[in-house]
Amino acid sequence: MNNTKHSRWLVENTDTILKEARREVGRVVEQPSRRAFLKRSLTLGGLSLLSGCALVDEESIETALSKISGLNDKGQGWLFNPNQLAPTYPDSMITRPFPFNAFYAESEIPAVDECGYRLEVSGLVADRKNWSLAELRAMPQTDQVTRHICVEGWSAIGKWGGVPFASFLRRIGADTSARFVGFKCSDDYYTSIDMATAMHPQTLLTLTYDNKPLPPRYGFPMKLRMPTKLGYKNPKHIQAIFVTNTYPGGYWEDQGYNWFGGS
Ligand SMILES: Nc1nc2c(c(=O)[nH]1)N[C@H]1C(S)=C(S)[C@@H](COP(=O)(O)O)O[C@H]1N2
Ligand SMILES: [Mo]
Repeated sequence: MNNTKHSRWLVENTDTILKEARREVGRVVEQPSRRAFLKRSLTLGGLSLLSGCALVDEESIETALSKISGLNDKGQGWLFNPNQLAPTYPDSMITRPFPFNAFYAESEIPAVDECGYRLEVSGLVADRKNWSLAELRAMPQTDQVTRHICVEGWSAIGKWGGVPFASFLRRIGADTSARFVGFKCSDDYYTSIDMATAMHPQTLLTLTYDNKPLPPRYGFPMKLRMPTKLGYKNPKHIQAIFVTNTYPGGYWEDQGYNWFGGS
């Protein structure tokens, strides 16, 4: 991404980046024991993008924040609210067409058989049964219009619908005191998230895009959608979900992308 493109992207995404930064910094300030961990996420979480420099200590975080609060009237108010939800948008703001992205070209999207499909569930859960799509569609559904941010320098607003992931985890009797939830995908992509994000009210196990079954390019049959996380943390074509205390890594994370990848 060149500088002009990057600057334009920053301007367009300032609101989202600010909100992400607020949540992250709220946590840093409130939970000193997590500082070392969060410093890593801050460098990718938006604050450093906005300030243009690596944030390595509390002083540079403060400096970056004072610059940001100058940009935003809400000022200090947004600094100390780590439970803030990611912004949602009206349907009229949906980006059309919504971009496709994967570690391969659009012509190589995996074909998943709708009838034969079974979601595998394993690890620290009481009920390790597999799930058909019909069973997943029978669970209570919700939808949301949120902004997807890709580290490659684009963002887009889309509408995803499905099962709140917290409900699904409760339904399978997941040990919600475990540290990680891991995902294996039919295109051999994989990623993992922290339990707090898994239980976040806006984290959805999505089966639809724009009120229709999730099309292959957006991850048929299922994508985990987290508006609090960057694009690469949102796995498409999910084949297996597991709950674990052993760090599972991820496709991009194992190549150096930040594991936390969001707020
Ligand atoms: N299975 C799978 N999930 C994936 C990826 C992938 O290559 N394979 N790419 C990730 C990245 S980097 C982005 S930006 C989004 C793109 O989602 P979209 O095609 O719906 O825009 O999917 C994420 N999830
Ligand atoms: Mo991405």
